[in-house]
Amino acid sequence: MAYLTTHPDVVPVVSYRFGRGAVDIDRYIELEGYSSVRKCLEMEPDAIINEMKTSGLRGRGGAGFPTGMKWSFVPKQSAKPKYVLVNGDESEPGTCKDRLIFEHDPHSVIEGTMIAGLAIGAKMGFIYLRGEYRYLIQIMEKAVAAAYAKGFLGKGIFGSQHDFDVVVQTGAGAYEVGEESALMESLEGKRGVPRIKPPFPAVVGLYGGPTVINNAETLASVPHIFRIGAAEYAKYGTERNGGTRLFCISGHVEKPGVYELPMGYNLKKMIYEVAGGILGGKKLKAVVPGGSSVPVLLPDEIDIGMDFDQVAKAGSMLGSGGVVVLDESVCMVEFALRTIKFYRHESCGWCIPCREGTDWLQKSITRLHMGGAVDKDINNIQYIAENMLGRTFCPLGDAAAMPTIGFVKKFRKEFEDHLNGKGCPYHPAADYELA
Ligand code: L3W
Repeated sequence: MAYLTTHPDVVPVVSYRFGRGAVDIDRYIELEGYSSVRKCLEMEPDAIINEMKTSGLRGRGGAGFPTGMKWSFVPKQSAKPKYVLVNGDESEPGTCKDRLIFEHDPHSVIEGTMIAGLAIGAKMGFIYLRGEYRYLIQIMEKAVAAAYAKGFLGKGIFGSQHDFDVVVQTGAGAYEVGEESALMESLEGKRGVPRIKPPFPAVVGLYGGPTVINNAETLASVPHIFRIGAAEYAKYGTERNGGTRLFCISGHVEKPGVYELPMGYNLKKMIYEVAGGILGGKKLKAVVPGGSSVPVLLPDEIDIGMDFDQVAKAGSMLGSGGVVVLDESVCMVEFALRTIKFYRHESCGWCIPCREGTDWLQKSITRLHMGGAVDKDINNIQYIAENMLGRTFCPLGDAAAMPTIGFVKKFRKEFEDHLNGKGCPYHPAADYELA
C-alpha cells in the first residue's frame, strides 16, 4: 500500500514519521516526539483547548465534530474519574488509515492521548483496537511499555505532578463497536451495543465518568498541532476544516493507497493525479467519497474540495476519508448489495429499524439483483431505507440507509434493468453466494 509517494501535493504532517523507524521510542524522540506533551505540561488546560480550537481539527472518525469544542464540553469538576479513549476500531469499508498510524507511529497516539488527558484533567487513557487488528496490539503494548520505562507514563510523568496511565485493549471484531457508546460498553466488558445520547460521553462516559473519545487519527494529529503550531496546522486546510487528512483511496485506480493531503483537496485531482487515474484507462462510473456509509457521487459531481462542508454541499459526506472508486464495469445493484450485506451482518440487532431494515434491504436487493423483482420493489427499497433514517439508536442504521438511497436515486435505470426476470445484465453469471 502506497503511503510514501513523490506526488508534490502530499504533505507529511501526521505521516511525518511513517517509514522512519519511529516505532522505536528513541527514534520517535529524535523526530521531535514527546516534545508536544512536554510543552503542554507547561500550559493551562484552557490554553491547550484554545490551541485545539485554533487548529480547526475536526474528528477524523466520520462525523467531523470539532475536537477542541468536544474537549471543552468535559466538566472541570467531576466526582468520577475522567478518561480519554482512542477509538481505533477502524472498520468502515474503504478505510485503512488508523492502521498505518499504529504500525508506523504508535507513540503519536500515546502522546495525543496524554495531551487530551492534560486538557480535560484525566489520569487514564485507553487505546481500543479493532479485533481484526489484534496483530497491532504487540506494537502498541511495546510502545506503552517503552513510555513507562522512560517515566513518560505512570506517576509524575516527565517528573511533573501529573499522573497518566494507558491501557491497550482489543475488540472482538464488531463494526458496531466503532460507535462511541458501544465502544464504551465493550470496554466495560459488556455486549457492544449503543447507549442512548444525550448524555454525551463528554459528560457521562466510560464507567459513568466524563470521557473524551476521539478517533486514532484525530489524537495522532494532536502532537503535530503543538509541534508545528496550531495556526500553521490550520493553514493547510480550508475554513472550518483545519489541517491535513489521511485519505484512503481504493478500488479501480492505478495507485491505491493512503495519502496525506490538505483538507479541501480536490477529489478529481486526488483520483486522476495522486492515485494515477482509473485502472487500465477505463471510464469512471462512481465515487464513494467517505467510507461505505455515505451517498455515492457521479463523475460530474467530483470536482469538489474534500472537506466536511464542501462534500456535504455536494450531497454526500466526507466521513472517514475512505474514497472508493468504481469503474464502468461495476454493477451498481451488486455494489449496493455488497454494501447492505455488510451493514446487515454488522447491525448489532439492538434496535428494530436497523435490525429489520437492513435485513429487508438485503433480501429485496438480492431478489432484484437475481431478476426476481418487479417495478414496485425499487420504490419499496427506497421506502424501507427512508424509514430507517433518523429512527435508529445509533448511526449504523443511517449508514446503511444513506448509501442505499443514493444508489437507487442515481442509478435507477440500472436497478430497472434487473427487473422482471432479467437478472444482472453486467454479470449474467452473477455469484449468488451474495444472496
Ligand atoms: C457533547 C454535544 N458531545 C456531538 C460528540 C459525540 C461524538 C461526536 C460526533 O458517528 C459518523 C456516523 C458514521 N455535547 C455533542 C457532542 N457530540 N454533540 O461529537 O457525534 P455524532 O453523533 O455526529 O457522530 P458519531 O456518533 O460519532 C460517526 C460516520 O461517522 N462514518 C463512519 C465511521 C467509521 C469509522 C471507522 O471505521 N473508524 O469511524 C462514515 O461516514 O456513519 O455518521 O463524539 O459524542 N452536544
